[in-house]
Amino acid sequence: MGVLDTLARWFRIKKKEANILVVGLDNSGKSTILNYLKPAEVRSQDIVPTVGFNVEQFQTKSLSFSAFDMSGQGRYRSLWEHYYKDCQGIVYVLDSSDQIRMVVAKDELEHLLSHQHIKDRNIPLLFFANKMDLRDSISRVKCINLLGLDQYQNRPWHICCSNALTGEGINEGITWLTEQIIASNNKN
Ligand code: G3D
Repeated sequence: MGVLDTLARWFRIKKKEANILVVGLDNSGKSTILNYLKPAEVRSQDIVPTVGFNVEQFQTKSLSFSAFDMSGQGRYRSLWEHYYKDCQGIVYVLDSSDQIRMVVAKDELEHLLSHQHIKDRNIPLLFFANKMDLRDSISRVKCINLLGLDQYQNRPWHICCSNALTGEGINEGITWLTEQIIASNNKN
């Protein structure tokens, strides 16, 4: 049984839903990761972008994934911010071969974490240092430093190297996120 099945089964038993946000700059690999995660029965469906701003979604019985680009769409910020309120987990996708835009990724991360619907909630944050297969990708440690992740001592976060084309690293990350969401629901 895959990690998503485990998470879905647990939430069905608890009669709860888990909303997971998948965010990051454009071209970081969000759609490719979503495609990897999709159950076979929905994998063939085209992802339908919401008109006006680019949100990709797929849903299983008790899991809902919403993904959007955080870059270049400042004017749509207020539209996608309403997804913050109901999310239980955040996946932040980094293009580890794009060192120049790490500063933008850092700004957007800070913006996200200071939002009123996020800042005081212990939502687990999973980073994929994606495109690790590319020659000019930077290391996981360098991603941590460039994003200043060490400052987030009070929030559960984890970073995994990934190659979304092959799926390498994705299950490891989602397993961590699953455990965190289940643990925090057990506390509530
Ligand atoms: P986005 O949804 O975040 O905008 P996409 O990003 O998932 O559309 O990916 C952008 C491009 O990066 C795609 O290439 C995709 O195949 C590629 N990509 C995604 N993940 C990886 C990875 O881990 N390694 C490598 N080498 N490429 C990756 P195209 O050519 O379709 O634009």
